[in-house]
Amino acid sequence: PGGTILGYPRIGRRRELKRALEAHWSGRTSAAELAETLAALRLATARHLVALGLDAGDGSVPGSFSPYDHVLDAAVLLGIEPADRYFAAARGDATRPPLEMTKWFDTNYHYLVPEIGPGTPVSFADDAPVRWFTEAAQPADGGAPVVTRPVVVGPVTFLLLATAAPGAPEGFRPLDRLDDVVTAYGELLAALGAAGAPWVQLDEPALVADTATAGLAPGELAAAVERAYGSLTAVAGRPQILVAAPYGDLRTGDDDLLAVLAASDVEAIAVDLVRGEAPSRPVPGLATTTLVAGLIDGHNIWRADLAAHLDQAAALAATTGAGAVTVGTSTSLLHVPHDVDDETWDGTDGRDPRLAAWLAFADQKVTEVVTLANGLRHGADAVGAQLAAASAALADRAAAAGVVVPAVRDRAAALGDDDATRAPYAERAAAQADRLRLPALPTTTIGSFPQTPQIRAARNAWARGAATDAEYRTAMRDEIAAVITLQEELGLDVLVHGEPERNDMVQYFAEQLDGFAVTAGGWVQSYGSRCVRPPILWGDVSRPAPMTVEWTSYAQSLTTRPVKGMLTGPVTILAWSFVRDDLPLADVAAQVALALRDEVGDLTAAGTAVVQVDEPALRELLPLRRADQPAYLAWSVRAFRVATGGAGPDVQVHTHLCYSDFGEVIDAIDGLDADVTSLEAARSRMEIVPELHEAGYARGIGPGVWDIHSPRVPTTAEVTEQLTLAVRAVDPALVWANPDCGLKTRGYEETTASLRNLVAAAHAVRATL
Ligand code: THG
Ligand code: ZN
Repeated sequence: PGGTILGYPRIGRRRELKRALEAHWSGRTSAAELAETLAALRLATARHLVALGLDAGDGSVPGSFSPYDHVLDAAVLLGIEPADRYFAAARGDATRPPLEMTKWFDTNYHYLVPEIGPGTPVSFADDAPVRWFTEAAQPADGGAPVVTRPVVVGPVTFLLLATAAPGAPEGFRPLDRLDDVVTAYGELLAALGAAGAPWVQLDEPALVADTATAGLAPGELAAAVERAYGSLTAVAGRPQILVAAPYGDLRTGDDDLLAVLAASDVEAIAVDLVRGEAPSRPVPGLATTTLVAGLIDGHNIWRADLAAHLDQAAALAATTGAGAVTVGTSTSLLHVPHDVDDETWDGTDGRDPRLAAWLAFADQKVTEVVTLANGLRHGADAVGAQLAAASAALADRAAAAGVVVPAVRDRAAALGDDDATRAPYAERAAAQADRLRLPALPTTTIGSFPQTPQIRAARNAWARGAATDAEYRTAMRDEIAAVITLQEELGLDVLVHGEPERNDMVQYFAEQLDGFAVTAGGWVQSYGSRCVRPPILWGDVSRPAPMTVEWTSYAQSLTTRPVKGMLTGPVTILAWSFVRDDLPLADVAAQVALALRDEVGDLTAAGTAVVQVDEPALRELLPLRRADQPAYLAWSVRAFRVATGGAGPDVQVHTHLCYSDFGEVIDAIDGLDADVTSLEAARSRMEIVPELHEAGYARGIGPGVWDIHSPRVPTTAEVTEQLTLAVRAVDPALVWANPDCGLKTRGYEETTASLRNLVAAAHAVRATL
């Protein structure tokens, strides 16, 4: 291919995919109508990429669409999930639970985990990639054709991401099914070749993460890659194969997989030169291969230094020994919004107009790739104006007011261990017991209460200017008062204000902190039809004014029971934002931590006795490479401790972590030094409680006793059983009773019923202590 991108956002620039899916799921459109809308979206996307400068005729335009998730698509391709039950696999229905969902490498995208066993039938069962190719190459509307490059998850990655199906024998690994899967992929390649596809892209990101090799013997992964691509390259009549290895470096695991791929007969290899490095010596076998240099960052939204990238690209053929070099993105552009120009930049809506020239969303990145490809082909002079414009924008950004704020830098530089250290836990526990006077097994919630349509309507009206500040404030106060009354009636011990004023737990803070910008339409797919709008952290961070004190104090004024102040922690704020690339993450985290420390100070000065700092993303930012993990854990834990370290001993600091896979961060959870930690535990039958105990954690623990991700109301008996498990595993004096996550996605009916049962169960278990 010519200059190319590894993939493009699928959600649609006006979230057309989301709208189409939700219309179909609610029964407003038929399957045929949905299919028609999605086909139109695919064709429009392919033509749009041509308009941006990708070649229409040679497979440079990726066909990277998916109706819901590309890993599920591969499972359907292989007949592991039936095509006519696609959305049931994704979302569950009356007859089956959904597939499990988990994070896609170190991104904020989530994929569905396929299940495969030794006897699962595997075949080339669905020809969607072939149909989608033909639909663009021979468009039914008679308009301009586009020769796309179908993008499919590669066979090795598919199996490394899959899990053993229930009932599979001990010791079975999905990778054991490699030959069957490769046979099916071979048939796909033959069909694509017959349809006229010049290229296919097989995504093999699992080859860059050493976590993927867990459970494999040294050399086993290399052997699997060699066998898979040996077979696939032998398929008669196949398209040329581009193997893409985004999110890291092919050479950092036990095996040098770049060498393995170079020695195979695949025609092109795409390497991530943002997360990984280019080889500095010729790689044997690469002379017959095209290297797609992933120079444009698919993970982030900053405009690139094109002159530097062009120099690097121009040198690559000589240093690596590649037969040819072309330019690409480091990863799919799935992770960035569509277009900077979709935002307004006239300064009227609070967005700093200077940012427009510093940013590159998906469309701008395509243009960057095209510029670099042209520069490679025709020389730097041919693209001199574009290179100069990029350099000027970078220089403007580097010198702009707010990017470096000396007072913020000085304050972060002056931080010492004292700032990250609270009084000893025994002293804190005594002071808090004295101040809070809580019963054994205190009951609480994680923070948010249901976001009703009325709350959303009030926020939207205010954002549109259809409601005054005073009207909005009254609506939120009324909601807070109702939530406090409800919690008192239910008999909860530590109350929350319910967070009606927050659209999103990160965006709410980004809107109020200096150094952040938020977008109006910068949506990025999180999973399926669900999107987020990550804020942009562009400058030094500080807090011009208190962010939460007024709402929390109002809630506290309505009750004699303690109301928790609710904050989002520094790591989570970074994890769910686009973060500046000109300062180490650890330094950015320290700045955010200081802003939160100021907020904790104001909350406690206003009388708040319990402050919760949520870090649901602590596990998410953990680097893929084990070698990078200790440094991450050190700065992330430190940031939390700086944020909370100013709290006096009689202030009870809580934290909350989501998602069940805590193994690798269990020591870090202890290191946070929170007085109370609430975690997801219901689905794993409280296993986390003894695990934390064994790891040396000996402070308050609130294992979630029911799964709030489902509308099901747990019975009092079920919650009693979970709490009983918890009080048997650790000192009962440490145990709290709470749901396993915030309640904002739930309705009031099931929330009220569930909390009533929670309180009843806590009383029952309390009586046995
Ligand atoms: N906030 C942010 N990032 C996140 C999460 C979050 N990343 C990880 C995780 N949580 C992702 N989970 C979700 C869950 C629900 C939705 C998005 C991501 C969701 N989005 C609404 C939608 O697509 O309709 C839009 C929400 C809005 O209007 O802001 O429901 O919690 N930052
Ligand atoms: Zn949670």
